[in-house]
Amino acid sequence: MDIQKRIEELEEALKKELENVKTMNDLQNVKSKFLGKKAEISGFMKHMKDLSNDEKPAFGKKVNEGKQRLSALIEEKREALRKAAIEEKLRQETIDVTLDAPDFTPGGVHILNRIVEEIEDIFVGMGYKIKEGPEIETDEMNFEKLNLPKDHPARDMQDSLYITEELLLRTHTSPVQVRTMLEYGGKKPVKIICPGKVYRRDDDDATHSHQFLQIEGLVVDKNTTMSDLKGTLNTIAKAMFGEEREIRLRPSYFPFTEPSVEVDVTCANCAGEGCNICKQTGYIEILGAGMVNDFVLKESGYDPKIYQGFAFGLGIERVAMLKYGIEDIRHFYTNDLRFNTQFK
Ligand code: FA5
Repeated sequence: MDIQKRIEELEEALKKELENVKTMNDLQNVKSKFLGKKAEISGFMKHMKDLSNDEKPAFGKKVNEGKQRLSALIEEKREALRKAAIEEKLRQETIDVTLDAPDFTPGGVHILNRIVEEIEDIFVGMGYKIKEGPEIETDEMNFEKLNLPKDHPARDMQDSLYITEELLLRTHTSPVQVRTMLEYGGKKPVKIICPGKVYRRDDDDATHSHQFLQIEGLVVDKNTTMSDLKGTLNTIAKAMFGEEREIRLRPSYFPFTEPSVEVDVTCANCAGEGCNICKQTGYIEILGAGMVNDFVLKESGYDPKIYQGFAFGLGIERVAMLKYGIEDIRHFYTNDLRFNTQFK
């Protein structure tokens, strides 16, 4: 047999078959056929035994070179298939940069959260720390330690949502005052604000919601006076509503403060002249405040002979309504984008 000729024929046959190979799998089958154990070329070595010693090296060389050429043809095809696969993938993943971007409206911080953040910034700038407390509160923290025993008539000021006899949804942020004073152990000054949700069994109307936001403020130190409270409230009112705004303190009653006041700010709409929004008074109420009652200090571990304090509780929705002339509190909770996006 002319081994050289036969190898050349095999090369030609392989080239022909490779033309029809489309996948790596096909290629593997062709490789087995031409170079596998049962392939014709693999059987050539068996003829060695029939050759003389002089002929053997040349024969072996030819067979090995033949195998290498067949192998090279297969590897060449493998490389071509690999490149074609990459090109196909790139073609499929082509991005059309001329296409219009999908319509995407970025969200924003809700106006109520923005006001809370603004107020927090003002107070943090004055050295206050931010404290939080649980929304499910004990009767003891929400009322009793704040000088509101179980049968106290002033409990009617805040209609409550009870879960059990001893647990309720907190009606105000004032229990965080007690929790913080107890945590501080009656020894060091307190200067905190406590933002959070509160709940009341109020019927929803233009100015009342059954769930709303408050920010509580509490300062306890030696020699704290009513004028510190007034100065603090004046600063915060001007920072929130503008330098031209005035505040007015009216005597009021809260069991946990003595004396107690309610704080009004001059109406944004009429600048104090009197209009429908402020019911002709020129002022709108935004918060309750006062000097911390001795009973509350004692219950929370502070000696009222050494420490005095002032506290205030601010309704966030009312602040937002006053600041932006919003006539109905329910707008904050209906998630109407026409309303929400005005404050971006
Ligand atoms: C209190 O909740 C006292 N804890 C505030 C306080 C703290 C007084 C510390 C003294 C010392 P009042 O019930 O008035 O007080 O509520 C405070 C503010 O919450 C009100 O001025 C008002 O702005 C807001 N508010 C009260 N009820 C509602 C309601 N149903 N919906 C929306 N805002 C309300």
